[in-house]
Amino acid sequence: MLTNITQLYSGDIAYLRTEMAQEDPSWKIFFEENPKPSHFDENVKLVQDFCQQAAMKKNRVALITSGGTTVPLEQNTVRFIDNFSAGTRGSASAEYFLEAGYQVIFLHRSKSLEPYFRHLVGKNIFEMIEVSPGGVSVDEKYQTELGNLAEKFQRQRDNLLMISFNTLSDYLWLLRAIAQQMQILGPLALLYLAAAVSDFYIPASQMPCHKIQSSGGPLSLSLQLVPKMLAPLVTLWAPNAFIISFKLETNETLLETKSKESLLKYHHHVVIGNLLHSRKVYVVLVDSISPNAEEIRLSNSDVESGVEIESRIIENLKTRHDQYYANHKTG
Ligand code: 9Z3
Repeated sequence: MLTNITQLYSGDIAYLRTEMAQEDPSWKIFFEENPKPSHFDENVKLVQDFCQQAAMKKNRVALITSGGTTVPLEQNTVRFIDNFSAGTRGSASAEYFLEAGYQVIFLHRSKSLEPYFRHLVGKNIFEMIEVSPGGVSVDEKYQTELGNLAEKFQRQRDNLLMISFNTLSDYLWLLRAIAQQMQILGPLALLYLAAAVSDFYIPASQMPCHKIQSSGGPLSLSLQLVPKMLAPLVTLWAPNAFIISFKLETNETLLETKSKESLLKYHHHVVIGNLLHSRKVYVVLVDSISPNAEEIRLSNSDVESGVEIESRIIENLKTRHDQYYANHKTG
């Protein structure tokens, strides 16, 4: 009897949350006021085909968001505000999800780091190749490294769909559409929200058309709050997916509380808290089941031997997703 009451109660809460997200006009107004990005329909079609094929094969699909969103100050954009992110977290994670058997939709900031290609950033391609009368070949020094990388990339090429964005508005339009397309996958879908998303923006209607002139004197900006999209994402756009968000802080004393607050507010599955200065070696994972946060910390010897924290994060999440999927099938 008690179980029935509890089930009814949690069912009611889920229903109320969906109702609240449906009734909250702020996210709907955002999409009415900000036009969809260019090539939107083509990108959605690519995602639709990718998800349909994965669903037929009963494959898991991870949507990884990566890189920072820009907030333009002018419609013909010369200047913009940016959010911090090189795309390291997202691009490294994409490789580990692929290795763990997932297909990956990589929604990333254009020109930020990309899976596999990230290993070549900062290297001079002309030092890697040898030109001789016989043709062009890879310098012996780089053959193993480049060969391994090319082999991994070629093996995963069909499992990886790359979609790019620049602005906050492009990102949110694509996030909603991709999440909706992933519904066909049910609990096989996993959303890993590592992109650094601006909390503030200028609505398209309030943005000047042309470059702001310095002859107008000092510039004061008034930015609006971006509606919290995790609410409709969790309840309406991807209600059956396993959803993980990241929380970025700079003050260590706030990290765990802020991560827990986010989980309590949106009721998704895992929040990964990280600090700007230690994000490559330390994260905390909070969920709604365990009272204590779980830590992942790399030791000095891990770092020296080239271990990346994303390998441990994805290993941990894969186990959690397995459990979620098993419960979903029996629940
Ligand atoms: C993160 O916290 C990412 O881990 C980083 C990765 C952006 C720090 P890099 O790409 O950096 O490896 O250079 N992403 C989420 C940031 C964010 O916007 N979170 C929002 C917040 O903290 C909530 S969803 O309020």
